[in-house]
Amino acid sequence: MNQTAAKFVVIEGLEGAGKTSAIALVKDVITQIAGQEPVCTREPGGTPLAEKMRELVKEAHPNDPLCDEAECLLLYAARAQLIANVIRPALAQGQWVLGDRHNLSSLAYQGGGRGLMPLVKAISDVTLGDFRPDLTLYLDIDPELGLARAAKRGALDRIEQQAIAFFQRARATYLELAAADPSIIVIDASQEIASVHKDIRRALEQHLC
Ligand code: Z5A
Repeated sequence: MNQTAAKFVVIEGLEGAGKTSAIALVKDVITQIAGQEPVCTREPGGTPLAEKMRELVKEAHPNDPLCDEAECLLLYAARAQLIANVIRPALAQGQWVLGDRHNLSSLAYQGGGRGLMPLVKAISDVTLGDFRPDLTLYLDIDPELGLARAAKRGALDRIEQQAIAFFQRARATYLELAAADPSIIVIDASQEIASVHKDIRRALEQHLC
């Protein structure tokens, strides 16, 4: 195997940004760099218990609506499970990890979208401490375009049904946090897929090789 130290790389973005095909590309590039496939995770989820929490977060509960604070706590409970039982052990064994979303999603959706930033930062500090990805690629898209793409895939889930202003606040938070953190790279995801992938490949070569 290549001697490059194992890294945690994350793909972020609003609905319909194109994370699915981006992840396939990033997985190929990491496999070339590391000499072995990365461990792939998704959030919320990625362990048996965390997948149960994912269902609780994504489903509608008409008779007992999930309140915003409980949503936050479930997302961090799922993340804590994933870090403890999958991400940290993989990195410790020298395996790269490729994440479909991570903490930046909570800062953007719950912190920005729901207006709960102080709570999110407090829970994040307590549950994650200094743990963070080595590199995050944020696929940036206007929410109207992203949701139109996502709607073509089928019915929208509980979070996808939020008003457009929710996603606009989430996008603004993503961009604000990216501007302040050199480990978050913004990719223009409104372009045609070939151009998006070219930009992703360039960013990976600049930051991982
Ligand atoms: N959430 C949260 O609130 N807080 C948190 O902390 C975390 C998550 C971790 C997870 O849902 C939900 O939880 C998510 C955020 C919230 N909800 N919302 N809203 P998920 O895991 O089921 O889904 P997702 O992560 O949002 O999306 P996805 O389905 O995995 O991927 P995507 O990026 O949204 O879309 P895609 O499937 O890659 O692409 C969508 C379509 O667009 C598809 O048909 C593509 O072929 C097409 N596409 C992609 N790129 C292009 C370009 N460049 N041109 C044209 N068409 C394209």
